[in-house]
Amino acid sequence: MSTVDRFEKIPNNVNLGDDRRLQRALETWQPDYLNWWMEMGPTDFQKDWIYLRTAISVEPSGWAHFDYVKMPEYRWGIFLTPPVHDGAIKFGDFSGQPVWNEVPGEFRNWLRRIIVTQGDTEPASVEQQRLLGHTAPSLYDLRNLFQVNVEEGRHLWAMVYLLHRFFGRDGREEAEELLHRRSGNPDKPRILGAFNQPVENWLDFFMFTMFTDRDGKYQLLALSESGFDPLARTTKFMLTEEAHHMFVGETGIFRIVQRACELMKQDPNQDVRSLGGLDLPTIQRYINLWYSVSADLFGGEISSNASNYFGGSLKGRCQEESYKDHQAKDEYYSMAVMEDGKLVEQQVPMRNAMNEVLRDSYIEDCQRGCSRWNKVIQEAGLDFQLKIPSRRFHRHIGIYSGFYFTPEGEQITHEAWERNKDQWLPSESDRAYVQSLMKPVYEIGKIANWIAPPARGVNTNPFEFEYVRFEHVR
Ligand code: BYC
Repeated sequence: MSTVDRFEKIPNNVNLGDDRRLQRALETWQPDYLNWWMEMGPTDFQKDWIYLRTAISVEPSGWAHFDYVKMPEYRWGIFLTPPVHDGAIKFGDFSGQPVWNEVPGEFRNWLRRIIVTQGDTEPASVEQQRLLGHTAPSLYDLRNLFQVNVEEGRHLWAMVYLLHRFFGRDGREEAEELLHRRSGNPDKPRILGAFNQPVENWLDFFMFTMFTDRDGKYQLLALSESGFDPLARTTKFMLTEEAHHMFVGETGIFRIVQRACELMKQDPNQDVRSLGGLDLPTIQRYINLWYSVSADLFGGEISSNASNYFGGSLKGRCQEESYKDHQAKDEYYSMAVMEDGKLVEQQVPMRNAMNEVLRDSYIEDCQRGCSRWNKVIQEAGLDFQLKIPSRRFHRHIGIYSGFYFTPEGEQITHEAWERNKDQWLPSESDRAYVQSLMKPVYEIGKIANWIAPPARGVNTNPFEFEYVRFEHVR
């Protein structure tokens, strides 16, 4: 493993300079990427100086460098963590065998599909968030949005490197396709559902980074166990950056809840909207929406793909080492399935239930975040609890799709769903109200009325810091 060359045209620690063909292929892709970024990345703001962190090393002690950067000049690079384990595959049918440094022929299609699916989400999220800069509640938040965006761009680079390096011509074609699909476009949509959902406002954005990026965390954790070592090492490094994205989401919602509580206490009727804030029931409806579309991202509860990926030692579980049995051949997972339209408990062979196993880890993590929000409400002495809905609520993928459930997970009729859905999911009038609050605040140290300032700023700077230097006064 070479050290990171930050000043190469494509910063990398994969000895790109030694592989001229690969380097040329990636240098051909680079202008297409930049064209995509200018066309589909953040609208406007491309000439402004943003206080960004750039990955410059894979050492935990000093991997990031903070400075003012114009986004199109961001140093998107390719970084793999050094091999950390003993070089043996840790789960599935190939347990104990040496990890693969090339793609095993028999798994080529599955691996390409996993990498393309992962890669597709990265530009999709940038496309979804492209208009948000115009309504940022503070310079701090504006900077965080762009940080997330450039890092999603880097994650796309990470997957494109794997496609170019290991999958020959079809890999190169897939890399081009990643720049051609468009979030929400009916003719050439992004692959997974949540990445075609509109992210219209900052409440959507914080929910997206809380719940959808958190699916990213768990998928990356599962892939970082892969027997295909380049995938394991790439995803491991992506996780370091991903942590910040979830921080943005979780603390963003925390700050909105905190502000809602302050406003509730100011108004004799606890009417947050009358004071221009975001009320807790509205926040709950957005949680219900983004949690459920993100839960879909784990795939079907009973999945032969999941079984094949695990058996093929391609995709493990979150922290595979914490499990005793790495074969999962004779185990069963007990789940509520639909039989003749009714919920019935069933034993499912564990390998087929791997999507559900990963979803379990995800749900626990979401619950932890939700408890932190509830603590703010409790400490304010208010009687309200935010809740993560049932895994069956509002699902469009898997065994519960096509059926109707309350947020508590009780099965209901289509009519009951239609009667209640505006209480459970953001209604048109919620959306209109949230949108009405979205006014930009670009003054240093100032913040919109509907959200509290963060407890601290970025990289030891205070909240009152010029996180974005505009080329022109806005
Ligand atoms: N939407 O066996 P099944 C991130 C398809 S996020 C639409 O149930 P499988 C990020 C599926 O493709 C992490 N279609 O599921 C976050 C299959 O299609 P075919 C992204 C869906 O394959 C924020 C069929 O349904 N990474 O990084 O076991 C910002 C039956 O599939 C959906 C990954 O996803 C859906 N939600 O599991 C930026 C990791 N779900 O075969 C970035 C790679 C399923 O009928 N992907 N389908 O054509 C995978 O491991 C798996 O593909 C999935 C699905 C977990 C997504």
